[in-house]
Amino acid sequence: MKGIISALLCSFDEHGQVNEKGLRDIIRYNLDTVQVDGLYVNGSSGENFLLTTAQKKQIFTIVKDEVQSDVPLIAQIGSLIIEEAIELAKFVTNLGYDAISAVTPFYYKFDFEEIKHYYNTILEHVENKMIIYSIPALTGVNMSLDQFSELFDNKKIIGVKFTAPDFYLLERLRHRFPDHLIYSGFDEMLLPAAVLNIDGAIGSTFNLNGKRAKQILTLAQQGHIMEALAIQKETNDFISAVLDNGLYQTLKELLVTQGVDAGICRQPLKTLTANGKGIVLDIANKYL
Ligand code: NAY
Repeated sequence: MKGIISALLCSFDEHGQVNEKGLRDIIRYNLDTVQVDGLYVNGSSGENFLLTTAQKKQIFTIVKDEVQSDVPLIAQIGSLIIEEAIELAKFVTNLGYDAISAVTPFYYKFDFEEIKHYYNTILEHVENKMIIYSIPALTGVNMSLDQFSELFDNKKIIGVKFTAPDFYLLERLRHRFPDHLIYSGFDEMLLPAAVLNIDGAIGSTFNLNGKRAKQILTLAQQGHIMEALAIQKETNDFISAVLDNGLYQTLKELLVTQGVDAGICRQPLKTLTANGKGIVLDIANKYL
């Protein structure tokens, strides 16, 4: 489960329903064209926190059916409703997902004991491996090195998706846990994370830009930092343009320019205006 892993986008129709054909198209594009090393399903990029339980299960089922065992699959099952997290963890484990991942519980100011209880409770109910999903900018949950260590005391917790710009903490984590899987979560910071010897990266922009990401990771692992930096620069020009135009909407519309039926985002995420779609064409011409 190492390398460049796409945080999979999902195709929705104008009624907010999953577009199965579109989702299969997005998967095929990731596997056949971008050739990513794995898929992270129902993360932020999959609009997970805007979905019903039934929709989450529908997506997990379609993805497994399309991918079979071609690349590793990680299922994000985290939820503020712990029963839902457990239900989804069991569901994807039965489907054959290689690992589960859960966002730290958010919104309420949970203390660390509560966060630890959340992970250990989910894992009591399921025989699978867990990757912590840490994204402090969206959850407000900042964990220390010692707190990660306490979570890792549970042997089913095998790694972390580290979506934060704290490279000191990242280096300390790598040093203290050489055998845990550490994934970088900010695509625009892939190179500095790669220099710190991460195992891989999980990101939304990899749905389109995964080839450049793989080059950055490989070059950094070989010590070719300046070559990697040139590709990170080009990547960040691409990412800046995408972020300025609306992250998930723009990524989906870019897929549309490549013949992928990527659909639109679920409300309350807005849809692109005609002007926004024009910008997408410019981005596609320049970077794809
Ligand atoms: C997820 O669960 O889909 C992710 O967190 C993937 C990581 C992405 N974070 C978010 C919040 O979308 O790829 C990043 C991010 O989109 C990218 O670095 C642009 O900022």
